[in-house]
Amino acid sequence: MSTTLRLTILTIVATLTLAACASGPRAAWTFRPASPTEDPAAASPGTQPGASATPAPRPGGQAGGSVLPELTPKGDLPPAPDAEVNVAIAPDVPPPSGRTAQAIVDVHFDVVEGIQTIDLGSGTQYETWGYRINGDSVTTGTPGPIIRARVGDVLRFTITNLAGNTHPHNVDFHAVTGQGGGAADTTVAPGETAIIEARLLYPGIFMYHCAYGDVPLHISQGMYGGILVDPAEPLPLVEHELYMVQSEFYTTDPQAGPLTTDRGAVTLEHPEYVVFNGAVGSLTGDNAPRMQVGESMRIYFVNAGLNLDSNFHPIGSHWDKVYQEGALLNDPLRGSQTTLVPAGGGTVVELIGQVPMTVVLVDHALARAFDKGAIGQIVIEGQADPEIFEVITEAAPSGPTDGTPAPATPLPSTTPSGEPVAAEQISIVAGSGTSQPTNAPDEFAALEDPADYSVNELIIVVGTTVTWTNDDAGVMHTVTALDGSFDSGFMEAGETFSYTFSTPGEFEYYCLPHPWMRARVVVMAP
Ligand SMILES: [Cu+2]
Repeated sequence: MSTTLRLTILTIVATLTLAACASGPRAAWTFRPASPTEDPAAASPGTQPGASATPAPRPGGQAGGSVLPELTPKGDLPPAPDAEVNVAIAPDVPPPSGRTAQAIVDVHFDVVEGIQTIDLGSGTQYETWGYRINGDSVTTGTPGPIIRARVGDVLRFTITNLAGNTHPHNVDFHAVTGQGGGAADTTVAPGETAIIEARLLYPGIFMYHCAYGDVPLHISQGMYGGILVDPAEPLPLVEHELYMVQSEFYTTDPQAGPLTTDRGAVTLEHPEYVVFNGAVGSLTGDNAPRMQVGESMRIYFVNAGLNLDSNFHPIGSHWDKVYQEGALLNDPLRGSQTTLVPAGGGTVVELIGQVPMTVVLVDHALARAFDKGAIGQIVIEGQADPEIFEVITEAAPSGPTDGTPAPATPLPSTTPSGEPVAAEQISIVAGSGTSQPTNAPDEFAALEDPADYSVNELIIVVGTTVTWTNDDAGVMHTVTALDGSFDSGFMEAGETFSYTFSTPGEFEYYCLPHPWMRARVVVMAP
């Protein structure tokens, strides 16, 4: 895009912002509460909106009736009870309030600019701008905290841009009805604080984000989060609730850290990383949420983008319920496989723990999952249920003619010549599934960072048996030869695979679901 065009757009945005700022003192609140019992069909036909003989036009009063809550006047609203929690840090969600009346929910964010690890496996870092709960000790805030309130509540929102920051920032709440979703009136320079009050008119899960200046830059730098507005009649209780944000990082050099932003890649919509909750690995391995068979998990999911739609899919399960676009006034879709979440949108999905397994959460545009980091896991523990899933025969070499599995061949303990078999062990180390560049210069080096195998280049003589052990808790891997000479199939954590090398040569292998994991075995003649 030309600089001129970008300047023109920025001018338009700035003009809108200034127009909002220039509106002067706020008029008294004149919003007419909608009555859910009022039948729009009963209105006399032909009357003009605003005609003195008829009621004032009702916001949302089109065919189908208003869905807006009847509003308790602001002056009569109590603060939310002290015990009620209205903010939490991902992946946590504040518990449902159980409140049945409207209230004023007070939330205070600080804007932080700091260095955040965006790949927990490799330690890759990035300068993020984000939001934290006021006074918290964290120095980064990507994604920002989730806010939870109830429809009809007034959100009294305070934003402080910490002194020492380098840019003005603000918040555009998709849950807020008002100029820029509040952006115009929450713009704060470093050292400033602003406060707005906004009525939460619609229930759902909504994105919020910074909308200051070069908005694509502020969002891709990490300034986003979610606000959950519970419906008047709350959703049924479930055992687990999870807050997830998908987003993208655009960087120049993925192999050195801290990384720098590639503004050109933002324009080209070409992210280097696509992640959940601000980092590769934030929901895998030790960070994976756990649940029991028979329990349900509800995920409040925001797709912050900046640019990509998300194709949100639970590998090995279904979305039992999808509240499409996170619009909680609607009945959920049942039994979906993959739900589309637009950039700047959200969804509420539920899955049921049916059998013990690890559900893998992905953006099913799978290059983003396998190459760029958009992978999460939910570990389901408990009783197996063969009515739902049962292994009849473990994978084994098939018989030559009738297709029945051949009996497993025990590993020889001696060579045909009677010499003891040489044996080598390789560990698939913890965290090895963490996304990393496919052609890292240290891929086959003695020490690789991040490590995937305990030995990257193993040199052996013909006849040696090599045993791989999957020591990566909660993650399945394969040991797959490039030339097809051996393939372990999927190995759960703790499982091993052995192969005896009978010919000299160089055998490179990789992991099917994590193709950036590469190593090789060099087999020498005896
Ligand atoms: Cu900002």
